[in-house]
Amino acid sequence: MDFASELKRHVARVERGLDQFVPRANTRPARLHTAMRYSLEAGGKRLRPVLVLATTELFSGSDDAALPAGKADALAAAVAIECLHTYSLIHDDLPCMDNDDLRRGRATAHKQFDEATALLAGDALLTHAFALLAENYAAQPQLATALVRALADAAGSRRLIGGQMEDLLAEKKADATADELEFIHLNKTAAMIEAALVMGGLIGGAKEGDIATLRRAGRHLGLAFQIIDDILDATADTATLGKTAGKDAKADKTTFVKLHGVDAARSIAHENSAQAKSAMKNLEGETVFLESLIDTMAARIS
Ligand code: GRG
Repeated sequence: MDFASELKRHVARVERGLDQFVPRANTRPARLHTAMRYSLEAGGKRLRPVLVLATTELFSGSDDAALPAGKADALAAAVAIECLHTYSLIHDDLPCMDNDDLRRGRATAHKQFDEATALLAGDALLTHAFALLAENYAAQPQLATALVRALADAAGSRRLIGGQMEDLLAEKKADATADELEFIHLNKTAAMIEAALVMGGLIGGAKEGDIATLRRAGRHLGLAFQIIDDILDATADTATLGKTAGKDAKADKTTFVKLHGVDAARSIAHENSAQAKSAMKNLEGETVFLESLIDTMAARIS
């Protein structure tokens, strides 16, 4: 397996899927659809949709070719999770939240358009994610329901939105506790990464035990991902990140780096990456690509 070309294959499918499954920019009202596509097409690592595609393939084989009978195509679900993730970024950047000017190397949506358009583009991407699942998996109603549920659980008030709420509350305090920090990361970041793995497993037809293993792997991968994000915020520059660097220290925000220092945070990230990989080794399929993806993420801070 050549990791770089596998990653390229998955990312290329995601890009094609975004174009296929999101309304054209000139759909009325054109300003709204242009703003939705502006934020989606700005790029980004496409981590969550790639996880959906790669995890599906673990269980049902490569679906670039003809799909085995009874198996669903993961692409619409991959696009759905990227739409949902992009909504969360657009809203996170708004003046009432993180108030940022730069995202994915471009002006944030409210800077490029205006606040109301950015808010509506985020709302529309969130709604579109669930429409995609309902429409594209209608032939397998149990799968459609399970996918809607997995994404809704991850993105709802107990997880993504709850994590964002606690993050905003923590910013107002001098020192958030390690417990609060864990709640924030498990929900704001890890929930969507877990959901990507679980959705891939559901589409691929994974058994319940494997779904639980994917959830465990996602939890560790999500924590590792967030700690790496914290370390990069403290150590990399804005041009490299494509978003404003050094924001956490400037805001005196409680992060893994503030609580533990860069070196200890790096060890905790590597530990969580190792736990994610070891969980994956319990899965039946060929997990080399997913393990390499984890190694590549971890290498950003080594
Ligand atoms: C507004 C409900 C709501 C939630 C916002 C996504 C988010 C929650 C906040 C963004 C800030 C942040 C550091 C979130 C942690 C998760 C994270 C690192 C998101 C960025 O994901 P990447 O790095 O972004 O995968 P790209 O642009 O590559 O897709």
